[in-house]
Amino acid sequence: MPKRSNRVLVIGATGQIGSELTLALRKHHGKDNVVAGWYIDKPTKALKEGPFEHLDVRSRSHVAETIEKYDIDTVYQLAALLSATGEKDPGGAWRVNVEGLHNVLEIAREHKGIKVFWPSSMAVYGEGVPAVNTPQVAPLLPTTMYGVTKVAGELLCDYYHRHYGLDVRCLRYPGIVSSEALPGGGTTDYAVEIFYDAIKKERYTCFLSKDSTLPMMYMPDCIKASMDIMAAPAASVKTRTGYNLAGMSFSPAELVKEIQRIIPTFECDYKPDFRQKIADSWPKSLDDREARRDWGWKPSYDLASMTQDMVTRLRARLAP
Ligand code: AKB
Repeated sequence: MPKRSNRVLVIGATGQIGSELTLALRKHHGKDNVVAGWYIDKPTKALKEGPFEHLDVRSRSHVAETIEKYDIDTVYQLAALLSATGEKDPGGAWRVNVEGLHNVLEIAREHKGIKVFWPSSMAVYGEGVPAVNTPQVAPLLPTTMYGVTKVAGELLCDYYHRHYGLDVRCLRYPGIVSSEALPGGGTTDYAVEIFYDAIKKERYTCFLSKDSTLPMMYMPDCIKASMDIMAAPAASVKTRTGYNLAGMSFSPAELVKEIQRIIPTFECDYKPDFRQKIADSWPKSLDDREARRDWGWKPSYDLASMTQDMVTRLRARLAP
């Protein structure tokens, strides 16, 4: 087996999670050791401070060439079409989310020793599960195409681990709130948009109803979880489908109330659209005891501390 260096490829490096995770990985591994693979959104100045490549995860040969060119030993495959976009373009969601992952797994199998991270989602759940504290092991019957791709992807990860011994690790992310890159095409995106509108206009129209409680997490916790699971000893990673990951759960009305503590003049109204049905099919909270037990997962942010940090950061950035 060829000896590999400690070099990381992030596919989807300019997305909501990728843009922050790539910088955190560079801080940890050194900026020349983390390659930012981008496809639609161009890399920022910060991402261009290390190696970057235009990369389509649907092209197995191009991903393989990039892995060989940089002698990569760890791949974070983050390129994805999210839930709302997936309902508009189910074929595209399958090609990127499942075939893209399959390309990476096949390359990792051929180049023995490559470790893979893949983000699943709470969207794996659908009908027939308790909505509150949804257990790790439960029927996975999603009603969205995005959920279908996440279940298929989890099963692929588990298969490649069982049959080829591939070290693939996977988390079921809740909705992610972040202050840097905007999310795009998700059902939980309201929880980011709301902060921009609260600061810029003191008004927001939410596309979910006021009581749609969903599991959520602040980006620093998401980055920490995504790096911690990859650093954990292989023997402690017992789940090779996807670990439930919980941070906090809140409804739009609860988030509005928290923002109003800092911006009292902020107002929100509610015009639920097609994304309401997607939100209604998802859990309200997740049981993440297995992640806590197996590799020490523990979130740091709650709704109040996240809201305070988001407002402080965005005010500083968006100030005229
Ligand atoms: C989405 O809303 O589609 C994503 C997710 C929950 O995976 N943020």
